[in-house]
Amino acid sequence: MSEDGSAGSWKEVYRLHLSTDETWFHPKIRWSQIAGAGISPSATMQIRFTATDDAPAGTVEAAIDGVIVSTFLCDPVAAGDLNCNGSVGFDDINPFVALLVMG
Ligand SMILES: [Ca+2]
Repeated sequence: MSEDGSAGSWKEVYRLHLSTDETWFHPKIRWSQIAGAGISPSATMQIRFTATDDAPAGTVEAAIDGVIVSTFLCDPVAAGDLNCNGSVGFDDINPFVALLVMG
């Protein structure tokens, strides 16, 4: 993922290791993983998918059938705790701004 898609801004957030003849997967990436990679939400965020093969390289087939971006409520809900870490603090500002920008 990248905050703006610029060169050098891409950070790996999630890696899925598959062997052969795998079926469809439905990985879920949580905000804590994105924040843990050092990415702050922005209106220009971008997602990139990379399919590679270990050596010796063979044929790589990959497909993305859909991407869903959703919000969720913290459990328990704490007013202002927008990064769902259980407290209200400085790190809640970026998610708040992102919500404002995204409407
Ligand atoms: Ca918080």
